[in-house]
Amino acid sequence: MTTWTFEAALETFELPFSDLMYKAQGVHRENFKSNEVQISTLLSIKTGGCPENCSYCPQSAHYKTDVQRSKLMQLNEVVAAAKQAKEAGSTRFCMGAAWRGPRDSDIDQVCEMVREVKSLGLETCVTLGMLKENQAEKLQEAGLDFYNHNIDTSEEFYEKIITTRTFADRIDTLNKVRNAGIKVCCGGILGMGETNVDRIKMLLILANMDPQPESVPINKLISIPGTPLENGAMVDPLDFVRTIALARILLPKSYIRLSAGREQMSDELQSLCYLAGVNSIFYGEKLLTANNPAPANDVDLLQRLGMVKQQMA
Ligand code: SAM
Ligand code: DTB
Ligand code: SF4
Repeated sequence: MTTWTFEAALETFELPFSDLMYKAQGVHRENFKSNEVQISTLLSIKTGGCPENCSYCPQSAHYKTDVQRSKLMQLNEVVAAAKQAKEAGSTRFCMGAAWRGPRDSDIDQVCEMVREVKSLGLETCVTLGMLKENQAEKLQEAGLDFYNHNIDTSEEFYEKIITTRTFADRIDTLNKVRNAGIKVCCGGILGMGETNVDRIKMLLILANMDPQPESVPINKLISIPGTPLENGAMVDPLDFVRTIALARILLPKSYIRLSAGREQMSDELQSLCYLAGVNSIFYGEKLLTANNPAPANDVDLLQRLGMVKQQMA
């Protein structure tokens, strides 16, 4: 594994745009089929009322937003949603819960969901907040493929966004997930007022994990009324694309997922992101609580680009 320095990453980020895209495409083509996109579908299995204060999040109990709180969903409802996702062509089903961390009784219920969803022939991913060692082990035993837990931004900028937990807490859970033998899905958000230096530092932390995360979601902030980031911050679209390209170069074998915020992006910006190395998206009307592009629009864009959905291995 190459250990990347900040200087080398910055130099790459600052290449002339065309050279950066050429380099990212080269890395992409060495490691993946160039026109294939992995498709995941999200479901919020427990919504709102979260004790954490992530400044971007509509589900935090600290802010007054339009999100309606709900209890953990019933198993049969989750399975029905997973079947629909599979029929729509998704290969991975990601279940998210707005917890600081699950209770042991929650874990048992989520493990049931993982078993049932997996038995449909879908890959499984959950994101439940901080985990204890034995909880990660139980999820692994249930057959969980991926755990999503984002570092979100650079270590330096983290405390400007969240104060109810630390960056080190995040790394601690990621280590537990990895040690339990679950694949890691870890990325971040752009558009919270961070600089390009913060973006590069975030990617460096991911790149220097050994092994690197198998899946790297890059979210663009969806500014949610009622949250501290309701007015968001501007991200230069070309800097956004540069960040994706750097992710592709630094994380050559990872799936780079263009995650939240696609609904607010033009087809052209999304196309540049694919060109820069994106090879995964969330597909379906909704993310967790926010809207995602209509499936028909995604099908249309992929077709216009000559891209195809990746089939289950
Ligand atoms: N509660 C769990 C946790 O924090 O790990 C999982 C759910 S949380 C919603 C997963 C990720 O979604 C966050 O880490 C963040 O990157 C992203 N996210 C949340 N709200 C967002 C927003 N308004 N815009 C863009 N991304 C967002
Ligand atoms: C990730 O990085 N993005 C997804 C997934 N992991 C769980 C969630 C996006 C959430 C967007 C805001 C919402 O729908 O509430
Ligand atoms: Fe809770 Fe996750 Fe939202 Fe933070 S991002 S407030 S931990 S649901």
